[in-house]
Amino acid sequence: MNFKNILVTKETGYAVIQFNRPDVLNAINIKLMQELVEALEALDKDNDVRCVIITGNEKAFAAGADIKEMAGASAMEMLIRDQFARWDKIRKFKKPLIAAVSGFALGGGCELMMTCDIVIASETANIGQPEVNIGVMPGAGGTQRLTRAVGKVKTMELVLTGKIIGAQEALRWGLINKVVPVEYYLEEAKDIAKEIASKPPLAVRLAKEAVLKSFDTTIESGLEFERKNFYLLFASEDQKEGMSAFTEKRKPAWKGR
Ligand code: DAK
Repeated sequence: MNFKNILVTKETGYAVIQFNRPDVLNAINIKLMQELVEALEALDKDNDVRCVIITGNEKAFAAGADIKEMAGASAMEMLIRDQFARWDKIRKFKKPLIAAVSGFALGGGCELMMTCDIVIASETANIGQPEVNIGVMPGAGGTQRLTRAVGKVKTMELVLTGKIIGAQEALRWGLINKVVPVEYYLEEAKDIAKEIASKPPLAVRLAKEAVLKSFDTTIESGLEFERKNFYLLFASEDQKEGMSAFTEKRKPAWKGR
């Protein structure tokens, strides 16, 4: 895959997508978003890839959408461009997404981080939704995902004041999974990616789908959805293999079928 605004590396069982606009703290422009979605679509279809890490660099995961690119646009231009429709495609990515975050994760960067399923941060992470400082508000899930993740009053504090919080506070709030020293954040994310890659891919995929379902349904239909995915896995060879291996006290050999 040949991209300019992102770098994609494939390792055994997982891939790493790194934002590559260091001069502007990885601000997310139209081109970067196009490349990100294109890469994710390809990786979703790639059976060798079981999990994807999204990362930036030590200084910035992403400092938000590219303000200079948006600044002069009219409301109708924003609507017609519909550049943000692509964000929905990230939400629909079927395999686990791990955000490895260091430095700034602001605005759209924070929203992208929250779209990921697991978040590993370095001690230097700075997270927030500062859009109010530039005359707008979160537009890619900040008001909705943040509220579900940390509750109303903390979301209001970030969204209404533009306050930026550090990694430890984000951890206390339950916004991220783990904080590690800056030299280890990517390694830690890779360890989790390897762990996920060692699991049966169909079970991982249907489990992710069921967890995400809980955000947009009632408990009743969520439980029904979960139960159906659970039953569906009994149609997989991996379920037979996993349960036989348990009984026979051996390591399972997953086929992804
Ligand atoms: N856009 C464009 N350029 C940016 C940028 C951004 N978001 N953030 C930083 N840069 C650029 C700076 O302009 C500067 O470029 P030069 O001046 O050197 O050419 C370079 O990166 C280094 O930045 P600073 O010199 O400012 O670095 P500092 O360390 O002094 O400050 C900072 C770092 C992160 C505190 C500061 O750069 C900053 O406040 N940046 C803006 C943060 C921000 O407001 N982010 C939110 C943007 S709005 C939607 C989807 C997404 C969105 C909305 C809707 N839909 C699906 C509908 C998202 C909106 C946003 O994210």
